[in-house]
Amino acid sequence: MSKETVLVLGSSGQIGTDLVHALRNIYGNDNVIAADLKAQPIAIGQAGPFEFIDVLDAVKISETINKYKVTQVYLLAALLSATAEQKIKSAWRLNMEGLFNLLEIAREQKHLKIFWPSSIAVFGPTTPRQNTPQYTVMEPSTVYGISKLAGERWCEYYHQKFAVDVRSIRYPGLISYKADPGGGTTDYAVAIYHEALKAGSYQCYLKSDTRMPMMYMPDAIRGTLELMHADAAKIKIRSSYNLSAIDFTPAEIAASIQTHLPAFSISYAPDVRQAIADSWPQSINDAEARNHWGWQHEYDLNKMTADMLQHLAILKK
Ligand code: VAH
Repeated sequence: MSKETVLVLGSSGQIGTDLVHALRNIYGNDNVIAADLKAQPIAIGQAGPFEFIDVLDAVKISETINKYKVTQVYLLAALLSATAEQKIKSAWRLNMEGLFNLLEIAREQKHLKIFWPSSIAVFGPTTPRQNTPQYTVMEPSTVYGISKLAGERWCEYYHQKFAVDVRSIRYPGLISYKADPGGGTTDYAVAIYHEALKAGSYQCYLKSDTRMPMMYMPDAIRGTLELMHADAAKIKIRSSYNLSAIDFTPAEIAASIQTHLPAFSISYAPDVRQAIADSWPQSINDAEARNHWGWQHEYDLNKMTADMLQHLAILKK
């Protein structure tokens, strides 16, 4: 197998922190370069090379790819849904120019394999909300969703026109314990575990019956690596794959926590993020990912809750 060297742009974020850890277990610490504007969490940053990179700096990205003879790039840097509504121009610039910089580099350097995350945010209020299919009406009503839908179109264009090997997943809400999410609408599903252990109660910014597609980070990381390691001939969708695992409401995740912490209580105070959540699907059909490259989730809500509480309890000691 030829030597693989991986660059992770946006490595200090929620997905990046877990992904760097998983990639270094596969390729070796020195062959995975973490890169972000923010310093890497101590637990990850000291294990291998780290570079301060702004994804808007195409020259620095190209120089880093050449310096380390990079063969794969994961571009995770983005402003998420809630933040993007407050910073429209910055969100469009970061989410789009960052992707363009990388696609243009990959157009020149044909050997690169690219991963770029899309989101269920590409669907909007006119999309069927249950069992949302891969191909359907897509009229996102958020800055984040508009940027992700545009990004999907550009990924498919650069693959078809310039044979760029770019692969993508429409992530649902992601839950993890290594690094907190930032600026998303689904972030409550992480905060609730921290608050259950710390305060024994949580005030949720969504209504109790707000159902959203969700996934535990170990499933998301495994699915991402399975997609990136799949034979190119199996990847028939070059915009972005629907990927599904579970869906739940704040009331349901609270009930799951209460099976471990019976005294835990939840209250509700919906804010501006309710409108974002209400514009998204409630469940996702991922038949193409399962048929094309064998995707299968492993964590249901109760298995995720047990694992989250166990790891957070250890981290808080
Ligand atoms: C957000 N966590 O809430 C992200 C995600 C499906 C939601 O893209 O913005």
